[in-house]
Amino acid sequence: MLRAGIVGLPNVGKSTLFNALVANAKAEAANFPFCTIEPNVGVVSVPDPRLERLATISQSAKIVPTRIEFVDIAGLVKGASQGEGLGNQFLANIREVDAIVQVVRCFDDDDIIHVSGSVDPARDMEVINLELALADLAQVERRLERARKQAKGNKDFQTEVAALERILAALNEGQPARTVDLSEEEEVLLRPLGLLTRKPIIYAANVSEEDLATGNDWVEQVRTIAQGEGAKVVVISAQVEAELVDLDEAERLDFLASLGVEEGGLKSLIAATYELLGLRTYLTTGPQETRAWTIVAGMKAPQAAGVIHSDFERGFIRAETVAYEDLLQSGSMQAAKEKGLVRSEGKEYVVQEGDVLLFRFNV
Ligand SMILES: Nc1nc2c(ncn2[C@@H]2O[C@H](COP(=O)(O)OP(=O)(O)O)[C@@H](O)[C@H]2O)c(=O)[nH]1
Ligand SMILES: [Mg+2]
Repeated sequence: MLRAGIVGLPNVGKSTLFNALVANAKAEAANFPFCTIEPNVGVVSVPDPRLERLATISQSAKIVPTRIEFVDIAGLVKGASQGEGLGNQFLANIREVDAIVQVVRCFDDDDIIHVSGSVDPARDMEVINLELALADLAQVERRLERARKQAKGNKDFQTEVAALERILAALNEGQPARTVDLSEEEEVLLRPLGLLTRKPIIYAANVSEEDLATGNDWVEQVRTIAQGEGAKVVVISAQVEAELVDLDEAERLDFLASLGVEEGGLKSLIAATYELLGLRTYLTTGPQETRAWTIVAGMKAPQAAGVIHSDFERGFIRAETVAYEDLLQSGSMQAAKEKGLVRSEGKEYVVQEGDVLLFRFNV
């Protein structure tokens, strides 16, 4: 399952947001078996109206939405990459996630201490992003030194060295590793490094309830910086989300209306994390279940099969593929086949959003 890590300075609202995400998911997932993992890892279902319709076509006994995990990562402080405040351990936790949600404090509250003494999103984002970049720099330098030795006479390592050198150059210029174009081969070679600044990132601007509808100057600061990086911003009030969890539907609507909004930011955050971070959904459907599976944009059929089970990837033969819209319009799998809309795709096929797949594989 794909994981998004919630990162940021201490006291910016990470855990409040995380707890709201988990509480909400538990309430929404009442119909589904819910798995709890570690205390700081929560599973959140991604609502998808296509599932109901497919389940009707296939007369599926159950529906399983796709889910993503959110991890509440302990606060980073200045100097984290040098081990400050258990920084190395927390940075290692970030290496294991697929995407980063950086919570940025955009609310004022004298009762909640700010580690740097004042609310200043631009400075906070710089502190966090610098620690991530410094951690990458150390990692790349270490790896480069070894890879250069191994590269003597070995082509794989030569490729890796060249890629690492380009990343090193970017980091030295203050650019995140994600700005470097890598070939697929280079990408695979560098993946074990888990480079932090290569992970896709979105910013969650955490505002007070009064500012949820309108935003504020701090949010604009976040937007300006994010825009320069090509990153997205979601405005959210962690405190509002925490309060919403305990309300019934009528109270919920009243409360939201009193704040001048129709929805809290939680759904947008899940959607943004899911979509804007390059995640795609493919579907499987049959009498047993209709199910959504999460993949990364650009994944080929065997890797996508591997999301279901590693045996499916190892023994992959082909994927019977039909686009969701085609299947829906045909009314049944049989009808779609008769119209020639079900294709047999091989190992190089890049799975598309909304593909309905049936894998053929050897065990
Ligand atoms: N006023 C206000 N307080 C908040 C908001 N979000 C979180 N807090 C409070 O800030 C404190 C730190 O929040 P927490 O989620 O533990 O921060 P973390 O250290 O980033 O995990 C808690 O007392 C929260 O209740 C917010 O949007 N507005
Ligand atoms: Mg916390």
